[in-house]
Amino acid sequence: MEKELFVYIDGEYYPKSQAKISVYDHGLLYGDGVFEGIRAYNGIVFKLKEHIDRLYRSAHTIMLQIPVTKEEMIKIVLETLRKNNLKDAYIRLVVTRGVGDLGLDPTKCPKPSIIVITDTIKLHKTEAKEKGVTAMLSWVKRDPVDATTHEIKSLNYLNSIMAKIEANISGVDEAICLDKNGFVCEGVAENIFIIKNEKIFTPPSYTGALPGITAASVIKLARKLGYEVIEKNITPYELFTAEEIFFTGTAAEIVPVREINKRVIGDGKLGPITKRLMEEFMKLVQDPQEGVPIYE
Ligand code: PXG
Repeated sequence: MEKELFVYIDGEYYPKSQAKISVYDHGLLYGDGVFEGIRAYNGIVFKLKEHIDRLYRSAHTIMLQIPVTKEEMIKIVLETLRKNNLKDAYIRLVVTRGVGDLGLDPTKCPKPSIIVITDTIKLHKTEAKEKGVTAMLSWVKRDPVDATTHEIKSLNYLNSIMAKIEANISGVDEAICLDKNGFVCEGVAENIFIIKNEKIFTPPSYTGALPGITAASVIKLARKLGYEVIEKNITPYELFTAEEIFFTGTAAEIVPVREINKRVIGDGKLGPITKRLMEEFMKLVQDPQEGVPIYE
């Protein structure tokens, strides 16, 4: 039998099948908590410090006091990867509000829980990377910035899940959410970029999008390659008439979009700028300077 992966929960390691938390945890009862999805490539945890910073910013915003320092958190993540002998991995870091009573008041939860799941990653469909994915604008609007905004990477993902359901039942790969003003916001777990006249555009985070770490890396990379990258509001019309469109995300990396609500984007084929960014991004994730090594 294959050895089970270990999961870190509050200072202990449990085999995957025994890694459990209380049904009274407010992470489960109310989605009260924060998380990160991180990847390791060939022994390097890509942008680990940036992910940890974002986790603590999310926690700060919801007034969740993470019981370890950022440095300790980095050590916990690396130790969990080593415990599982992983070099290429998907890391899910979750901090829940912890056990409370059957009321939503977070002051009833004295101790947040830290969970680190490190797993192997199933390789993305190469077909999506070459041919692009299909997407639709969903009727589900992004949670606004003055509510459960996705600037906070919280355990409340129902907004994304509802949009994803629409994509599933419509037979397309991905859903795109607009903000409540009708501007393009992001995919369900990806930021979005459009290209027109060799210029690259992406929505600002005041649409309620998550400030993506992949997006930030791609913006920096594109600028280094000499492209102009502009953060601005994008209308559905601008989306439909873009020459190239791609999603970015930790899981997705860079994925081209070939069709939105049945409108073909550009010529429907992988565009030259997207292709170049995809190639350069795959070099970047292997660069030891861009992450933290698991094994010294
Ligand atoms: N927007 C949202 C709402 C996200 O959840 C991104 C954009 C891309 O951000 P990063 O920092 O990853 O470039 C995300 C990322 C999952 C999963 O398993 C979700 C994310 C990342 C990894 C895995 O659903 N969300």
